[in-house]
Amino acid sequence: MQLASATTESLTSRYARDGFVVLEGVLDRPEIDGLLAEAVAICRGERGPIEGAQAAGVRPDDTDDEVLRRFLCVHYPHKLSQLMRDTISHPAIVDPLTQVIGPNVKAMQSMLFIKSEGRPGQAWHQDEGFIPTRDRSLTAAWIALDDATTENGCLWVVPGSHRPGVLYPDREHDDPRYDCTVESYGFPWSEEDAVPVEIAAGSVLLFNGYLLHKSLPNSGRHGCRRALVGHYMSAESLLPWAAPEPGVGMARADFRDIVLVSGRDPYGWKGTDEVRRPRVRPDRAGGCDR
Ligand SMILES: O=C(O)CCC(=O)C(=O)O
Repeated sequence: MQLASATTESLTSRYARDGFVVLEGVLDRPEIDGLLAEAVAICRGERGPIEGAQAAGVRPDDTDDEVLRRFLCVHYPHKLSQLMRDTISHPAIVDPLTQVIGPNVKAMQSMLFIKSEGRPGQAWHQDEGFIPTRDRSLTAAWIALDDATTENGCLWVVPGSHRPGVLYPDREHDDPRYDCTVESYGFPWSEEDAVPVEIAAGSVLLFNGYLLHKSLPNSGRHGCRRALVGHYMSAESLLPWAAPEPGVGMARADFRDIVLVSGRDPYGWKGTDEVRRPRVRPDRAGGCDR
């Protein structure tokens, strides 16, 4: 299969057909280096506390490399770092987001993957299964901070799997290749339908919240496979994500721990909330908490 970025078709028609597009060369070398240094500062705890980080056991005399290797993924880095926050609002990412979502776009999540050699991937899943927008507008921007390859655990996608608009069931699993996150199953595609998305550092994979995707472990010998991921949706849709307050049904619940990255927020009158705190993602090696 030819990767979408190699065609001359419009971004929106490629995205509609495949459920993803690659944006090449979004960040330049100095921007990438700045983010890599910021990742070290975050993992050292220099940008504020991270829930679960104590178990990682960072020591003051650890080298930068040793610090990084203690983490698989830090959730919500944009709450710790202005640089991470500015990056998820980067104009070269927000402009294509407005093309596939619409003029008013909000972000509700970010994740900083470190994933050094031997660390697991994440099993097949659809992001909307975790972050349920009401209008199916969930879109991820997966920003490569290292060259992402099959060897170091790049993303794999099933092109077109977003099109039925179906969320497949998920379940716990014990597959040592993947972290503790549940896996999707029962979908009408096989491993042969999946394609790896190898992209260079500084490039971005934009993909639909219904697209089936996964990553394999970093089996490489070339260091970390770092990536910053932002999750976005239309500002017009409520987001019934966090547990509703007493007396509010899920249908009216609205997660307001958001950052508006484009246009206007029709629910701006509600203000924003601090619902989630930065936390580490458990690695299978630490045991899956069931
Ligand atoms: O980067 C990875 O290994 C997994 C990321 C992922 O699946 C996601 O961002 O939804």
